[in-house]
Amino acid sequence: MGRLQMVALAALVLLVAACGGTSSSGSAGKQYKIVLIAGTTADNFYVTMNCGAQAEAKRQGVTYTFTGPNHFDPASQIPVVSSVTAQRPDAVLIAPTDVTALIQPMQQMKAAGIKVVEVDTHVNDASIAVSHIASDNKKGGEIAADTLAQLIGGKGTVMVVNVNPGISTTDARDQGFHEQMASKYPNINVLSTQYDNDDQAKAAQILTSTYAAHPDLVGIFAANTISAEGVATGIRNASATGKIKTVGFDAEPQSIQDLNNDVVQALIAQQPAKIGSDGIQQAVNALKGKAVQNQIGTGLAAITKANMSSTSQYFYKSSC
Ligand code: T6T
Repeated sequence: MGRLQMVALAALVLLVAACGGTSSSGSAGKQYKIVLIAGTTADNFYVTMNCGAQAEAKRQGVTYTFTGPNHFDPASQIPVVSSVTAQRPDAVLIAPTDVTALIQPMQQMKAAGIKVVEVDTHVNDASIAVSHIASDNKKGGEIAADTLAQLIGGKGTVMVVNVNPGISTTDARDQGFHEQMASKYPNINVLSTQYDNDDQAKAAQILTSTYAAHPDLVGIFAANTISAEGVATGIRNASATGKIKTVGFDAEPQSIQDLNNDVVQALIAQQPAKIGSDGIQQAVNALKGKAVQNQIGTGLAAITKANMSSTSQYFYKSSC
């Protein structure tokens, strides 16, 4: 190899070193650190979101971490937010578990210079996050109402089994469902929503006690994956398979099985992987001073036993 080529090669090596390889880095080769704080790590919706975020983080060459509480509630999530803030990552994707309780911890995160992106849920202060990425949850509730009304022939008693009041996503689904029922289905009697605190056993117990009190109960809208699995267990326990029709939100493996076994009749799937990857993209854009999309709405898909073979791309994962 000639002298000139040697000099050129040396220069190239230096250039790559100066840019820190092909990674997405800030000034002077700083490797961006981004953390995803899930609503709970014990839920395949967030596991699937993590898969999408992880893949995008790899593509962007950023250092990425997935964390969160093991139960979907603010008391469990706030300590995680505080410890992540103390580690001073460059950006955080977060699914706040309550619209008010997470405002102050997230304000502290922003005040620490961390770029905040809301994924899935949000708090009642839109000024904290640079971007908000979620499904159209109110629309999802309306679709659930139309689907359930069709399944029960437009008449009978139904109820929503939900997580807790104060969660932006499931509150919007509940609102969409009730408004759609009230405006379009006068022959359907909608009982007051009951809350299971994101606990399957509680959801199963709600189903059996409501069915005992209302033998004319013919339909349930389960507003998230944990509620749907608990309601399915309750329906089996009450030997009410087929008698009570259920529309569940989300599409994780257990719910897909329940659909296949006719315990559940329809699922409304979100796109958690896309929410995760869009979240990374917007965080990197914000860090690089590029244009950031403030609101991103991701799609929904209605899955039934009849279309399962053509909708598997919407099935959630239990690992990446
Ligand atoms: O339905 C999702 C998510 O969108 C919601 O905010 C909380 O519950 C899930 O994680 C499913 O358990």
